[in-house]
Amino acid sequence: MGTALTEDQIAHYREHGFVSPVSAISNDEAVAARAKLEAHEALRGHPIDAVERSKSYVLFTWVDAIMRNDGLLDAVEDLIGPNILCWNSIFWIKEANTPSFVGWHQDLTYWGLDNDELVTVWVALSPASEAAGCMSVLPGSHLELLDHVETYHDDNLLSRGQELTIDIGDRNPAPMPLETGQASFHNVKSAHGSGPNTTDDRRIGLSLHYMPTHTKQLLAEWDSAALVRGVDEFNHFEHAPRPTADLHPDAVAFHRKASKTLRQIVYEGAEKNVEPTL
Ligand SMILES: O=C(O)CCC(=O)C(=O)O
Repeated sequence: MGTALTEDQIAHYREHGFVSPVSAISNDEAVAARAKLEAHEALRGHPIDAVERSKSYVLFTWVDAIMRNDGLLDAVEDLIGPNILCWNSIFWIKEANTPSFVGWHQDLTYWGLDNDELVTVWVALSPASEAAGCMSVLPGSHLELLDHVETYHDDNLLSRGQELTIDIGDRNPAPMPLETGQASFHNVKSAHGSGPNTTDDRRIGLSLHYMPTHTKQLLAEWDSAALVRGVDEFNHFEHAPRPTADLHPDAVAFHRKASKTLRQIVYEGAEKNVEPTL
């Protein structure tokens, strides 16, 4: 028995590579976070852009607060132990009635991490029903690494339009519909993807990528992560400072540096120097 997850939930995660749905934050907290996001978008005059969508826990106090939610961290601790870094956070937004989708992929292939312990917690900030294009996973796929192609398809929300080459239909994909405030947990090797949003509301998720402090980044000499629980005896990642106010100039400067590394890793591997657009 963990402190937040039941024995069955932990066993399900270990055997199938995911557990869902899990109560994460309250409906009110999720609705308030969506309102903050949308106020920021109104300020910018457009949906949150690609650079601000990632590592936004550096920029916004309210993202930092969700990332450090005690109940959420208790559940993460049940899966990966007490010393926890959050490497990245990503807003996954599918506008109402749009063809955007997420190709089937395994994150470990692209993230440069030296182990497969990272757990992704995907928190729904709006209803993520099947009609809204919720995520699905391939149960058991966290036990193998599969081949990908990079399609750069216009509607694929992934940086390189990644897609697995296997026939997904043969693998019994499991949809993970979520109500606002609920979360799904999946392992960094679990194959996952999602279809278009056919509803009249935006589908908004915030993914948080937690890993044990002993993890190393193999694709960049410098990388950052937030220490969210326990102690870090390894210091493989520079600890991101906590935001003291939304978009504080110091936070924006750190985010610029952190984003640059992230973009080198996820867009191109470590070979090119891509300037973030922030
Ligand atoms: O939001 C989605 O549909 C996919 C998200 C995803 O790929 C992830 O959280 O790793």
